[in-house]
Amino acid sequence: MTTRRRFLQSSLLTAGALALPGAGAAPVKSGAKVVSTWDFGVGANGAAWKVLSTGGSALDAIEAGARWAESDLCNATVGHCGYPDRDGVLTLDASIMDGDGRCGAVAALEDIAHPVSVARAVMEKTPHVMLVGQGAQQFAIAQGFEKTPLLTDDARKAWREWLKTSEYKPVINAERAGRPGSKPGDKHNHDTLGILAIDNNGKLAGACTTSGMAWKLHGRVGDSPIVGAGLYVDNEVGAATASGVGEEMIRNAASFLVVELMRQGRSPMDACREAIERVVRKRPEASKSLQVCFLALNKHGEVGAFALHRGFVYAICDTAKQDALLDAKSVYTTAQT
Ligand code: SD4
Repeated sequence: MTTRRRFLQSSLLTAGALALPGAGAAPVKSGAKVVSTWDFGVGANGAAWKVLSTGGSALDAIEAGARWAESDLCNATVGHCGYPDRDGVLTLDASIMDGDGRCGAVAALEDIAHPVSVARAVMEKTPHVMLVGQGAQQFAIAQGFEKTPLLTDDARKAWREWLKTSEYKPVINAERAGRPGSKPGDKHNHDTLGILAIDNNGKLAGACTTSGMAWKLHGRVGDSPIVGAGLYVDNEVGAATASGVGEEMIRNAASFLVVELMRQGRSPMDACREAIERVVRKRPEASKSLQVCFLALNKHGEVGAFALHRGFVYAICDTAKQDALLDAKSVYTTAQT
């Protein structure tokens, strides 16, 4: 390897303030809040809330929440216990972004337990936004992250079982706690943690972390580490994140779309619904058999969510609600096969 250089974060952004419209607009104070995708979002929110409720920043809060999900031993779709690709290799994707447009991401990262923190290090310690594969791992190790084999026995067993058919056919909803829309026997082959927060200073941040689609082609990267697809945050407007089959989010620059729709005055719910309808209009047939879900939080603390198929749940935590889990509305209201 060539001599490692310490990257200095660009000072250009702070050196000269640009007089752009809206730049420097005072943040709106709505009270701290954190929202997350899926039922495991309740635990992630709990970890984030510990930070927010003691005056911590949205950025620290969402990192804490994402780290919680990455270490959750019951989660076959995020972090440590994720299911591997078709070659039996567990590869992790994650991104992080704050409302000032700072962002970092890692994709196809192997054997590092907390990809969200590596993504944060990419954001804070390099002049880049995304590192992938071996380069991402090398960077993580250089930053002091431990390299450790992550694939669990359960995940290896599930992969061996999958090899018997070797059919790549994502289920609409992973079976978990009787989730509607899932059928017995459906296995956890997707679901990502997307987490968005606003802090007491009205600053927003978000993160997205996943093992991606189980049984994906080796080298496949989903939407979660792609800023604008799986995650987008802007203090002037709000934040959005996504879960489901990431190819659809990438095709539609979906999280960016949701934020831009909110910028035009749509509520978070309406923005998520419009983005889902865009997915359907682009690929009406395909959309019948795959899941796509959006979650959004605007700068006023309003929350919205919408999915293609029923079964998407999201968690909210603020001073009023500590562990609320809500059902999102969907385009298709009956379980599809
Ligand atoms: C991906 N969006 O890699 C992720 C997976 C996911 O529900 O969220 N599944 O495409």
